[in-house]
Amino acid sequence: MTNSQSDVTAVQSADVVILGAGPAGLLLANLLQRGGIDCVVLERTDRTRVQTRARAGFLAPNTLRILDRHGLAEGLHRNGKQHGACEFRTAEGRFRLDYGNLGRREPHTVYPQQYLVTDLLTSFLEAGGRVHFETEALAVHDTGTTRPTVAVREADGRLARWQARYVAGCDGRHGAARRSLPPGTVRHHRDHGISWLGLLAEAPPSLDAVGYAVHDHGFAGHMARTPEVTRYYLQCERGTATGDWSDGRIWDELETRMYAAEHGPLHRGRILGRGVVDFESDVIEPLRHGSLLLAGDAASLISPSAAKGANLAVLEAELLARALIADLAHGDSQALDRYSRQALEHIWRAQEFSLWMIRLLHREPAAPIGESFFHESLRRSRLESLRTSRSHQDWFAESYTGV
Ligand code: RFL
Repeated sequence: MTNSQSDVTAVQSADVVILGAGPAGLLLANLLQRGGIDCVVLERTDRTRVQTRARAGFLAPNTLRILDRHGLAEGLHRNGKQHGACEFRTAEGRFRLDYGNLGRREPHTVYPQQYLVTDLLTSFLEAGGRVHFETEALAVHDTGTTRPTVAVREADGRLARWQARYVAGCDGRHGAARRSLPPGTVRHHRDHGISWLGLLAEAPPSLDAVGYAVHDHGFAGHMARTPEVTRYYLQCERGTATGDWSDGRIWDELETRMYAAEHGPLHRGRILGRGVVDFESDVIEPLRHGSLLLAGDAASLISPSAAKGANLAVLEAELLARALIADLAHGDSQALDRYSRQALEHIWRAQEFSLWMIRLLHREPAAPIGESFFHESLRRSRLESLRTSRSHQDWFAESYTGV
């Protein structure tokens, strides 16, 4: 990425320039602000888009503890709903795990990501924080020095430059931070070959649990969001386009895969949103490149089967905030030196569980007949162990709610 400096009309500065106003960037901004560190958030989209982008909903107990620790969980306590049960539906029958009473006995809190983002944004702005919307980071330069710069395109199309002591890349998997990593940076990548059609339906939840249907046609999932809106997922062929399935086909297929005689039909409603998610995972290693640090999806992309991405983003933002405050306010760089290693421990643990969930829930895509039988038999055995073994259930509960 090369923007010649003569194109650039203005140079602005902050001690920490944060790219991206998602959960990672906005929590980091709040914590740096409270630590007295001068920071700014540069966000490509507008404020409405930031506050309405529906993605995650299941927040881990550790996420709640972090937000509580910093007085940022008020909205979550007011409107979040505790959730501690999941139900597996298979050809052999169904079973329920009250995971909130297993393992560490901690439930999830269901709170849509866009609400969390709105809370974090409001808190930061009300305390005088700076967010530049519709400002796209194009590239981060000079990351090997103590004066990195960020080339940006502002809302009016003009090019500008920000100078910082540190740049926090919280701009997701397609952001400028990843594009600006030095050559030779390792990206461990895996394409799981699986895709989901993700749906938001204007319909109350049909179960009082997360529903995981393991069916010959493929996986189907049910996750509560609010009393009026429910998330559904359907495993679909790789290459499926968002509009390929009619609403009628979606509901019929959900009904087929999730069917349980004793529960009756699903509550149907208008499909409010849909998107196809291809299951890919990756990890950037290390997460620090001189004065550029990565957090959230920019650091590691994790397939949504285990609901870990937003929770990792929050965990990493707190680790990074502590490290940056220690360095910038107290001249102690040890935590910053440890940041990558510490965050990667959590990331790999989450990746491992996410892969386990993928294998538990999905038909192996395009596997040869013999292998497919082998895979299916392992999957049945895994589910049976989960149904019957208390220690396996405890392990599941701890991994499912942990980050
Ligand atoms: P985000 O939320 O993607 O925010 C990045 C921000 O950066 C902006 N941006 C730029 N800004 C400036 N310059 C650029 N060049 C820029 N490029 C991008 C973007 O506009 C955006 O505002 O990343 P962050 O903060 O790292 O947060 C990660 C989470 O959003 C993500 O991991 C989760 O949503 C994943 N996820 C889930 N995670 C959970 O913990 N629990 C869940 O239940 C859960 N469900 C999900 C999910 C992700 C899903 N999809 C769509 C992949 C369900 C789904 C369907």
